[in-house]
Amino acid sequence: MTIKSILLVQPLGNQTKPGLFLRSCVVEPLGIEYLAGYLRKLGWPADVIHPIECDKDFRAILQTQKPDIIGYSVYTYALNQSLKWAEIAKEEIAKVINIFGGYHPTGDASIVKYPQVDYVIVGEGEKAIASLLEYLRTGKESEGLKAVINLKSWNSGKKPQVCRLEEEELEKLSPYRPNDILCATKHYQLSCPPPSKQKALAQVLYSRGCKYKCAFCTSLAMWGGNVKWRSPESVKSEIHNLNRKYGTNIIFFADLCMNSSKKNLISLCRELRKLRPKISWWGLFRPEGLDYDVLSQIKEAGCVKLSIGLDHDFRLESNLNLEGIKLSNKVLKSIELAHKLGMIVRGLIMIGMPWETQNYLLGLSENLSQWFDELRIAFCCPFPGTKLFYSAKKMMRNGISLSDWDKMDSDRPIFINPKISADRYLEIRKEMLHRFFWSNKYRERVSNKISSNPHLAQSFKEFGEYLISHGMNIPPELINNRKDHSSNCICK
Ligand code: B12
Ligand code: SF4
Repeated sequence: MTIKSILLVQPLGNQTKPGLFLRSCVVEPLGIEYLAGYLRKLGWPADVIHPIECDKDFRAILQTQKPDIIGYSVYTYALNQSLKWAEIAKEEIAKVINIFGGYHPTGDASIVKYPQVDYVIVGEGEKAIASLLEYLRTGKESEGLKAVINLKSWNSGKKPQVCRLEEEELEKLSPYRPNDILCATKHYQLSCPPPSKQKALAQVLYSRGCKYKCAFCTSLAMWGGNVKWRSPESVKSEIHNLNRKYGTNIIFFADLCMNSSKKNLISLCRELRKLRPKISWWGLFRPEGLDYDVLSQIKEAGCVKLSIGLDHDFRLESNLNLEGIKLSNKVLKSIELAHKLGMIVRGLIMIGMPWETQNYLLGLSENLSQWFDELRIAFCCPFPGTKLFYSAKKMMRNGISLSDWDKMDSDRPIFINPKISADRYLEIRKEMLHRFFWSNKYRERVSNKISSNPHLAQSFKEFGEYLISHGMNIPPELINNRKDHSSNCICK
């Protein structure tokens, strides 16, 4: 077939606006930008349009763009919308080919049975989609096709296999960022520079994959349990180019775990220290191993914030009958050190387990308030492709089933808890955040932190205003009486 136009999209379901508990930012769709960059280098006419707010906008785009191929990056909570868009595409363009890839298809390739889905691709998408396009154009088969499935091969019992890039290949990738895509990006969480001073927030990846195998996490299905790295030099040059081209002054590393290799992290810091101007960045960390050496080097390299996952010890052996979150003295020491160095520390927790009680949850948030500047509270969600998914069936709340895809967004309770109803859970989560910000320990610690790090005053102020605009009552000192010192941001 002749392919004149390829469109890549990421349906957002009901997650189009930034929220209070999760996704308090607007970011570029990095996965499909990577695919577009790879395909364009091979000469394919691939384009990314993002964000697309609703079905009507999607239809209008199809009418002008008339793509021959559409690739959908499908998150579980947006599966239904993706299926709807694929139907709309078939109505608008009779011969269009719909390809589904990303997290949900990787966890459940059986969605290829929907008549509007022509192909499903599992895992890392670059090689696989390029192989499929080549196959559609010439009939030639190549290695990447092992990750591709259509209804015929599914019915014949074929199981698609993830097809990963080698490190040398990762090195040559560069995401295709359409010109306007970074205009809308913003990080409304506690950040330095604060939202009003951020320019063209971009996502960058140093590594792909994660070596830990947490039962609730989709990374094992997606990346197969090993980590592949780019060179620090190419990461530095990507950031340098982002700054030159768009004025980017803040980066979010979308790596699954920034500190899974101390050696590689330190090598990256060595390179990032050479950047002029220095660029602020933050990323996701595991709590272990954040010693003085690591923390001082990442700070020197522009790291302004650590997002620390506190639920990684989650095991399934006893049907979610787990211990609550515990922070060892070593971890607490690391957090204290990060505060001393003037970095923002965000805790990421998951709630919604059958054994939790109201007292445990409220006590937890008060306890965490003495250690963290910000708290992200997600509900544990059994995504297809995870170990948790397979044992979740018997634990689901009345009225929720494992095919209620729209509800799989980590923003609502999924599992039965005999002591807490679903509505009560949502109230408790709000109360947890309230207690977090209003605890005396939080207020005292944050006041001291701002006094010794005046560059953070504006960050706290804008963060406080964001919380208020989302209906959260917060202590007045978070937003009042601060002079704007953000021009002295530590990344400068
Ligand atoms: C960074 C990140 C974010 C960022 C940015 C997300 C974004 N849209 O770009 C932020 C903080 C905003 C975010 C928010 C949310 N996230 Co998030 N996030 C991640 C994280 C840590 C990394 C994703 C990433 O950028 N990877 C790097 C890029 C290059 O890879 P990629 O997107 O996977 O793309 C590759 C492949 O997937 C594939 N591919 C992707 N699309 C397509 C399309 C086609 C056609 C093909 C062929 C291939 C293909 O090829 C790509 C290149 O190799 C993952 C964690 C994880 N375990 O993976 C969670 C993860 C993706 N998030 C998740 C969720 C649920 C959310 C939220 C709903 C709530 C929450 N819990 O935070 C919101 C809503 C997101 C939204 N509306 O976009 C889930 C998704 C699970 C699922 N099955 O749907 C994950 C997997 C975490 C988890 N809980 O297990 N997230
Ligand atoms: S939750 Fe984090 S540490 Fe655990 S497997 Fe997923 S990405 Fe890795």
